[in-house]
Amino acid sequence: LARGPVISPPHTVEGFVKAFLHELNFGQGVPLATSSQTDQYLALARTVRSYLMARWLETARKRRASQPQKMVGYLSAEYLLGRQLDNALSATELREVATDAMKACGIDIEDLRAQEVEPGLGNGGLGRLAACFIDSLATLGAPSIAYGIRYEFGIFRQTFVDGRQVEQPDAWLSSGDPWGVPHPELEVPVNFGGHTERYVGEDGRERSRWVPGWGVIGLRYNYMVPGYHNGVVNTLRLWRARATNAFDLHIFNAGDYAEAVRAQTFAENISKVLYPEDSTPQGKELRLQQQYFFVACSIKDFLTHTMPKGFDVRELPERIIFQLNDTHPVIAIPELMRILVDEHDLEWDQAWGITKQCFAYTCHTLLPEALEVWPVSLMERLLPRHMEIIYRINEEFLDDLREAYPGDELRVRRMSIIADHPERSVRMAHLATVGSVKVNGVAALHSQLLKDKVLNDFSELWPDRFTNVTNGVTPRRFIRQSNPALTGLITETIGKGWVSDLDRLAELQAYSDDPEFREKFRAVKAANKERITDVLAKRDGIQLPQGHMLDVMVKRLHEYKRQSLKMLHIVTLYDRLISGEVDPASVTPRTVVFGAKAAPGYHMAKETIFLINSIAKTVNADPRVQGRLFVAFPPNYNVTLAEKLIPAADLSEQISLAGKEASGTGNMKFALNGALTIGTDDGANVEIRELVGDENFFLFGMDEPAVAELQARGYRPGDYYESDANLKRAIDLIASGHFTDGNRDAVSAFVGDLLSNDRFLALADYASYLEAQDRVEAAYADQEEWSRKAILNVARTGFFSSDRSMRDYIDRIWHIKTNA
Ligand code: 26M
Repeated sequence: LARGPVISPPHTVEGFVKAFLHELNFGQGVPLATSSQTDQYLALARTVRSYLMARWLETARKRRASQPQKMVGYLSAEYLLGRQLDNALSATELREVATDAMKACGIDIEDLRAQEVEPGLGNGGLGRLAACFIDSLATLGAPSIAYGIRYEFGIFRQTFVDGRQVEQPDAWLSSGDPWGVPHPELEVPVNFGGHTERYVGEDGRERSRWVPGWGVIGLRYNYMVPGYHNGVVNTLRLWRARATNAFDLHIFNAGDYAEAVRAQTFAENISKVLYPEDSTPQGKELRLQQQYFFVACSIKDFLTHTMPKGFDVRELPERIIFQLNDTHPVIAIPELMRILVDEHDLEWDQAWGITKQCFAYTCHTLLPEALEVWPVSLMERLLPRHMEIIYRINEEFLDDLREAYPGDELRVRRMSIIADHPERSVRMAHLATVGSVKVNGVAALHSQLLKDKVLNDFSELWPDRFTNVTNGVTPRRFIRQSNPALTGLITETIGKGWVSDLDRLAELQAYSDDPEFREKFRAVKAANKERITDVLAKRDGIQLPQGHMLDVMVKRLHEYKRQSLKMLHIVTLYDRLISGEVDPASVTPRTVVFGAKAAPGYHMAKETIFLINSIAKTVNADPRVQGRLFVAFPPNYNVTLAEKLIPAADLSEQISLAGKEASGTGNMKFALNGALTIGTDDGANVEIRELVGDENFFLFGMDEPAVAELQARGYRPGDYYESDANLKRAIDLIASGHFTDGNRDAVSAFVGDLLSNDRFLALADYASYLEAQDRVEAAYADQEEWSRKAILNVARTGFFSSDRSMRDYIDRIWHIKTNA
């Protein structure tokens, strides 16, 4: 029996009740009668976890039996997971059983679901993408393991005080971590600092040795990632930092208790908090410590625990491919070199041949200021051996370059891994490109611009290294869980199976002209609007007006995403209403919902938040608007709110300056939930429009070549202000202090920047945006036509399933076999 398959608690109400009461009584240590909702939630989560655990053990057993097999190691500093309970119930088909079991205990499962604090271990798109990808990998049964950091504090909780963002710590662990499985007995040592020494080995070869200055311990926490209805449960392994005992002992023995405790705190700081900046990396030492910490733990873990004992490291490329989620884990490249050369005694050339095959790099940006660089001085102090290795990688790379491009020293300097100005530093994107088999962008346009602009020299040198994998989102969380009404309608129309085969949504096309189906489709939207109305009333005390077009812009706050352009539009709509220029009865009632967190140190972004709140307050209180316009800005937009908001949206705002948004993934979620997009020719918008058809997408603004041309000519925002009467009125109204209780100073920085700088050309695209919004309004007036368009958006966007993204990575980059 002990060697046989693991026995799961039975999939019956009775079995579930028993397991639940066991967790409640002997895990939480309370009887049902006096248990709190927190007790009940924790016991429920633990119960569900035990069902997952049985599958997890079974998945691991099968994997061991089918070795050797190439695996993917997904390395990401962020996983924006969202709530776990509903996802686990739905993946394991336990939802009904669990609901009935709770009922049998006199508990409404909905009340418990609301108890869960979502793990927000990511900033935005990049972290959420990682979460979608691991869901799809489990659903495809791909042999894979995901690695990251178990931050004690995730993305901050956003509150507004007098319209301004105030950050609160996200203490997501304070009510327990029922989904995490800690393994404190497995300690992974990680070293930092110190120096290197040259020495001559037994074989007479000269080598380098790292003599570290200090170290910490990595503690393993496993989180289970269930595949959808396939019995597979994969692993997300997150690392937590702890002080080494040796370190403590040493200081304790010296008699300094307080110093020893301080040392402990110092070590634990490494996994303390997620950095909330997601555009302009600050080059903070602690951030580099985080990156090396999780990467070193992960590689060590893979080599010593996932690979069988005594396996030959020369076989590594047949056993593993590490996917680098942006440059954050790129220190993994010199780390693997260090292990192969210093610990396994391989020759440099052989080690480099192996290392290069074990990594692939995904770039997520086009903004030059977002590319990570680390000062050489910092690297030398924190990771002296890695710096040495990077120097040697660079030397050999530059030698090759000089051979390939004789005399072209300018190009050699541009491509160098080490930059000389403004400070000697390591360009992580260059290191990643040199050390990877493949480099990919995240949407067709982005990958093209990567080749033509950001990494142009590299793509000329190695054209075959570059590829595209368009992002995707998981239909499990973002349709099936978040939109049960639409899920029901789709299943009733085309049958089951589409949730893990999203191309089948195409079968809905036939119904876009069916009046009965359209009617039902509208009923779904209406129900979702009712649901978000309840959520916002309860969550934030916001009373949404009813019967409005719901116009939604949710994403991190960034100048390039142009929340300011949306604001100008709102001010124009408002101005039309209060000036009596239009008959309020003739305009389509519209509610605009914003959701956006600003990086705490990003001044302009925080000013924009203040202005949106100011405009919302003024517009919503003005009787002249007559219920035709409403602006809502619920604080703390997160995955949980997204799941309620996106299914209710009519209009999806994707209005970044062309050539700046690498892909976007919110855009995909909206289209899949039957919202129409108003958007620029940017990121994955391009592919959305191609798929849904021009007539079902509201395109506006300059395309990327037009942007480049305007910028080359010299962009003068003032010209647009002077020559466009609508724009002038909108800006003047803001500048007059109308939205800030007459306070002009409160808006002067914002207005000043717009008129004299406007880095992302909002004014240049304003007229085109306004015109497109007027087309939206006209289209919305014809609800039959609108429904047709919305249905076609759902039917034609199955391509954006992250299952498809994962298949693309498998076919074009990883070359692994799927099957549990
Ligand atoms: C880097 C260094 C130090 C601290 C933080 C960072 C950092 C963290 C997150 C930098 C960037 C981060 O995220 C960028 C991001 O979310 N990019 C988005 O990725 C999505 C998935 O590919 C795309 O859809 C978006 O277009 C892209 O903006």
